[in-house]
Amino acid sequence: MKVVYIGLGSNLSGAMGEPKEQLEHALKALASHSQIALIDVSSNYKTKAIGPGSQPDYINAVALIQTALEPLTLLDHLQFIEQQHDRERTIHWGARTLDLDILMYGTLTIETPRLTVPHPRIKERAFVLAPLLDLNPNLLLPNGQSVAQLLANCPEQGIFKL
Ligand code: A4P
Ligand code: MG
Repeated sequence: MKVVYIGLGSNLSGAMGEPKEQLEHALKALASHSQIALIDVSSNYKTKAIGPGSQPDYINAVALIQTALEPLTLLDHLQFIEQQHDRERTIHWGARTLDLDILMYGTLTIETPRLTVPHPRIKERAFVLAPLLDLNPNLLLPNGQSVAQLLANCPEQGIFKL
C-alpha cells in the first residue's frame, strides 16, 4: 500500500451539485473503490482561480489515501470519477466541474507523457500547499524540500480556509 495525496478542485457546478458538493461526492467515489482507503481530508479552501479569463473562485482540498493501485491505474480511476462529475476538457486551466490530480505518490518521482509526479506545479500553488500542510505539517517532497517552507515562499494567492 502506498500513501498518496490527491488534489481536488472545482469552480463550476456539475452533476453532483455546487463545487463543494462535487468535492464531497468525489471523496465518496474515491472511498468506495475496493483498493483505495480514504485516510484523511484537509479543510476546504476558497481560492482565486489561476488561469485565463475571469473565472469563479475554486473550492480546493487535498485527500490522503492509501492504495494498492499502480500510478497509471489510479490516474485512470481519477479520470473516470472526473467524467462522472461532468468534466469537460476544453480550455487549458479553464473553469472545471472537477479536477483530481495525483500530487504525490509515496516518494516516487514519475516523468511519463501521461503522468508527472509530484505534480509539476505543486511548489508554486498555495491552494495545494496549504491543504497538504493541514494533513502533514512535516511533509517533504521526494527531493527533500519542505512543504511548509515552499508555502512560506509562495506569494499571496488569495486562499481562504473555510
Ligand atoms: N497529468 C500529468 N501529471 C498528472 C498528475 N500528477 N495528476 C496529465 C493528474 N494528471 C496528470 O490534465 C491534463 C493531463 O495531465 C491529464 O490528462 C493527465 O494525463 P487535465 O486535468 O485534463 O487538464 P488541466 O487540469 O487543465 O491541466 P493541468 O495542466 O493539469 O492543470 P493544473 O495544473 O492541474 O491546473 N486555480 C485554482 N485556484 N484552483 C485550482 O484547482 N486548477 C487548475 C488546473 C488551474 N487553476 C486553478 C486550479
Ligand atoms: Mg488535472
